[in-house]
Amino acid sequence: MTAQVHPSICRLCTAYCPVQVTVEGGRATKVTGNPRAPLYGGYSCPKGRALPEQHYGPQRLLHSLKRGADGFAPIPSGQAMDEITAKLEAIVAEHGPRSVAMYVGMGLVPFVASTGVAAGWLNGIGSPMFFTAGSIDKPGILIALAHHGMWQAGQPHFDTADAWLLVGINPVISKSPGFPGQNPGRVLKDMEKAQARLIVIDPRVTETAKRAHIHIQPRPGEDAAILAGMIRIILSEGLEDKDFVAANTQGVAALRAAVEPFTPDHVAARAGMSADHLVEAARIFAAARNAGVSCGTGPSFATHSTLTEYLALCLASLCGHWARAGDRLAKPNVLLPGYTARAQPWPPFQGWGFEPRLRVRGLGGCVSGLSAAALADEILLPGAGQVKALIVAGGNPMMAWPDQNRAFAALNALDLLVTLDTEMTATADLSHYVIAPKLTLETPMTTYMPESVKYYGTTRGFPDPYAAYTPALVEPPAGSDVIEDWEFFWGLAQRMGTEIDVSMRYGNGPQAEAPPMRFTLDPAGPKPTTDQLIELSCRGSRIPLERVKQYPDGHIFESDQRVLPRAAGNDDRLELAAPPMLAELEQVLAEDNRAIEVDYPFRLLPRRTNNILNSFGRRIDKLAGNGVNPAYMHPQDLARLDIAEGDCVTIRSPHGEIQGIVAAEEALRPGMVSMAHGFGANPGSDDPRRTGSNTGRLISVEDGYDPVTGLPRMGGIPVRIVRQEAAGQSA
Ligand SMILES: Nc1nc2c(c(=O)[nH]1)N[C@H]1C(S)=C(S)[C@@H](COP(=O)(O)OP(=O)(O)OC[C@H]3O[C@@H](n4cnc5c(=O)[nH]c(N)nc54)[C@H](O)[C@@H]3O)O[C@H]1N2
Ligand SMILES: Nc1nc2c(c(=O)[nH]1)N[C@H]1C(S)=C(S)[C@@H](COP(=O)(O)OP(=O)(O)OC[C@H]3O[C@@H](n4cnc5c(=O)[nH]c(N)nc54)[C@H](O)[C@@H]3O)O[C@H]1N2
Ligand code: SF4
Ligand SMILES: [Mo]
Repeated sequence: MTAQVHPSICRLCTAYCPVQVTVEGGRATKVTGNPRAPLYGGYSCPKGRALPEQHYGPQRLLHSLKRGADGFAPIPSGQAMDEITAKLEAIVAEHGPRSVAMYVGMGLVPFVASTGVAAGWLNGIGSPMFFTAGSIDKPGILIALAHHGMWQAGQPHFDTADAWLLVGINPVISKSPGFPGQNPGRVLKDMEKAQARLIVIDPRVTETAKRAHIHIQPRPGEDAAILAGMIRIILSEGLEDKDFVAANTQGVAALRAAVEPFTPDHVAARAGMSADHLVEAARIFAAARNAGVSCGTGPSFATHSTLTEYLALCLASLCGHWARAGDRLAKPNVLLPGYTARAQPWPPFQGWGFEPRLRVRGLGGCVSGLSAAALADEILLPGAGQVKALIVAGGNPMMAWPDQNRAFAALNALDLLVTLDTEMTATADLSHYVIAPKLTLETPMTTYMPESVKYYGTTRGFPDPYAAYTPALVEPPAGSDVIEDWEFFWGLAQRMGTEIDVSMRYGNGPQAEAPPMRFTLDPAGPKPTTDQLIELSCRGSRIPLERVKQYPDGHIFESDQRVLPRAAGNDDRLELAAPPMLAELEQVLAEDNRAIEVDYPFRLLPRRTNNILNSFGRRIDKLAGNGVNPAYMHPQDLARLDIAEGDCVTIRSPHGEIQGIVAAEEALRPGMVSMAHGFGANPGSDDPRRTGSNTGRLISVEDGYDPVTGLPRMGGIPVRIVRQEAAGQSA
């Protein structure tokens, strides 16, 4: 049997690392980084290297399943689509199209064709109830851009950055697209060599913070105050780029007044940090020739997500860290259409208040989509508009949604729950049907998705005009009945006689310049191939897809495009004083996070681990380890509470409780408990020593939720630690 090695792309996370795949006898047997590919330096992570186990391990679903009285039994995918169609038609006839909702998770986001077709199918049946995991991630980014406006030309090239501010983001582990995610460890080393200064704000000495010039290790939830403090220092010392501010922004006086109370002493006291560090960080950021701010899930989950992102944009604009006329355009697109970039903003735009309105908490459509944190309520709340059927595509609500008990009640209350997943997850367990999809190496793909994230935030997207295409490398295992995720929605549309209306939005600002992916499929016509869908998504691309395909290892498609000057007569401005943002900042000033400490003296922080992607990887032996997400605590706290590593403790929030297995971590700020999400089991099946604990159970969807995005407090959660051996003792 001869082995062949093919270049391909890992799409498990948004890093989209180029890999090389050894194929023997029609099976992928080995995956490593691709050293020939540009930009990534041969990087791959343990999850990518476990792609063969994902494809051929015992956890993989090779047939769709239907739940009956005796549990799950295999069902041919065509028959599953027939039955699901009949059920959906009955539900729509009785309750209207809005009663059908869809939740798309991270398992689908990297598959452009699938996400677009899934959303397009829902459009086609007339339901607006489309939810994505993005709404329980960093939804504030897009709302902040709506408030502030977005600089058309983006940032200068990343190579020219001589400082960078990372707020609650750990790219070395997460490869988060908020910071160059292509081998971020190497990116940080290169920055160090170039003497660029890294400022990290994180309550934990993370793998990223270890490389920081300044590491601020504050109390969680104070990021808005910290950024306001930096802005105050810059404005009071006159360090802002006065010409840029005068020519391109408005509202600086109102911003100055709003940040006035955030003196270094005030910020240092409330955030438990050094005032000198704050001053030094502000000066470094302002003095930099080019610098960026990347905010991660840390500040997003600790409340004031939109405000934190907004202040980060203000910081960049005050210092004029945007590309200027004549600069080389850093992100000219490859698979997306080319565009003209001027040294002027896409001005602020209305980003919320859209249809549909949800029935809970005054929420509704906005540029970050409908709030998945409200979906359980939309299922549970009786009356007109109630959701009766849910299709979960590449997501795991039981592991990922805030308030696990409410999610459990909701999913159990549905008339129809269909899950598309490669494994039998906690959500699949509750489903009426589980659809088994094809996996990455069995499908073609491009780097369209990571390229398009540049429209979802200013520091996102490839730092260079890089693109790649991979064909499918292997067939699904013999005897299996798996379909691509999009084929399921095609199958439903065909049976229901509805259209598939694909319209991928990038957020309103840039749409004028770069049109969204938009096409309609007619399921009465011939079925397209995935490659044809990929071609449709790349229509009008700056570089023809055919050219991209000529570079199997991926390629940087340089462009000498320059940023043009502001258009004659244009006076669009970046907004430094959006009224809702300044009002929220005033609210922050009045907040006293310490009030709750008497009863709940610890704060539970989110974190991520290299081997596990949210809830994915836990069924793959090579990745799962002992299956537990430890409750990391500072050794001092453990000594004080007389808790030993390995002890099982009760972690109680004002909303719920879980059992956690303790581990010591010196790197944490004392008073913190740091735990990964995506672990544990469904309520009633807990086994913390084998499957870990679900931190979502500690979260209330009503606590501290953002009135626009609906994102509740998912980090900086006040908790109390109770020793189990002596349940009476708590701290
Ligand atoms: N408490 C707490 N909650 C959180 C977070 C947190 O930090 N703390 N983080 C939040 C964030 S940032 C996010 S993005 C969400 C994630 O929320 P989800 O996306 O709902 O959760 P995942 O665990 O990523 O689920 C992805 C699923 O896709 C499946 N999958 C993998 N490949 C494929 C495929 O090719 N096709 C299909 N159909 N399925 C596939 C995987 O097996 C997995 O079950 O969770 C959020 N929830
Ligand atoms: N290996 C791996 N990679 C992943 C994922 C995964 O699960 N595993 N998930 C993917 C997904 S869906 C996403 S959204 C990205 C997320 O990527 P990131 O946003 O980088 O997420 P984390 O790695 O959890 O880093 C968040 C950091 O915030 C810190 N933090 C917690 N609370 C606060 C606070 O109040 N303020 C500040 N300043 N910091 C705080 C935490 O200590 C932690 O180090 O990662 C993606 N990549
Ligand atoms: S970081 Fe790992 S999981 Fe993400 S794309 Fe790269 S190899 Fe795949
Ligand atoms: Mo995420």
